[in-house]
Amino acid sequence: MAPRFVPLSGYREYPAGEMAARARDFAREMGRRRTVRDFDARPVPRALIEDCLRAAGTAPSGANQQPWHFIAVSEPAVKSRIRAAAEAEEREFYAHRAPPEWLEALAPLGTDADKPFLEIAPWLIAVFIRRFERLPDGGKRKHYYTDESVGLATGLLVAALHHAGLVALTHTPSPMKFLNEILGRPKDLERPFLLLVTGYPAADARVPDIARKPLADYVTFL
Ligand code: IYR
Repeated sequence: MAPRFVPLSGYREYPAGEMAARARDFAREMGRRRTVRDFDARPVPRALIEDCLRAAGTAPSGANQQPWHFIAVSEPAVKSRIRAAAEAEEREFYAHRAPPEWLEALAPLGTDADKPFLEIAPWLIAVFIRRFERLPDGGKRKHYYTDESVGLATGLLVAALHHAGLVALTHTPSPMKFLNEILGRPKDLERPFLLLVTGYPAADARVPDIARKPLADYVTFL
């Protein structure tokens, strides 16, 4: 297909001082984000989740194939099924599958196989990587850089939820194939990426006393 171009119309340049302030403010704003496991049951309107998903859908993607699918679940019966399946996997993980080094790495987070937040939080957003597109003739067309693309979209979603005033947990029960079954997603085209739990924090929510690395520890300028 021949490329078509349009003028870059959405770009805005800011005066240098404003630019510096915006960059600093955004870093501070994102710095307040914490992964939260203690949720309140208070409902969150679907329209809010939709707008956060709109932000997620602006992510760059390989060949602009936008290889993501988000299933936003608020239905209690579906949440219960997800909880039961996730806890079954997690019990195996904590009791048998996780090697000691992994459990050691997790220890500061205080996690275990109980996942009550999967029923308490008002929304579970299951993120799927759409590795192939179904063609009209029944065949499949490959998507490119799907992990990178869906990682970027999920990052934007995490930022959007935080920006909107919600908290989230990036939850990765392992393995996650049960999500295809419960949510009716085609196994030959899509693979679960992660489960994003979101809503308001519980009034008495607590978070692990852990810190982020300073810039110098994770950035090199040449
Ligand atoms: N999936 C498990 C274990 C777990 C693994 C990592 I890496 C974490 O950062 C947190 C938890 C669970 O959700 O408990």
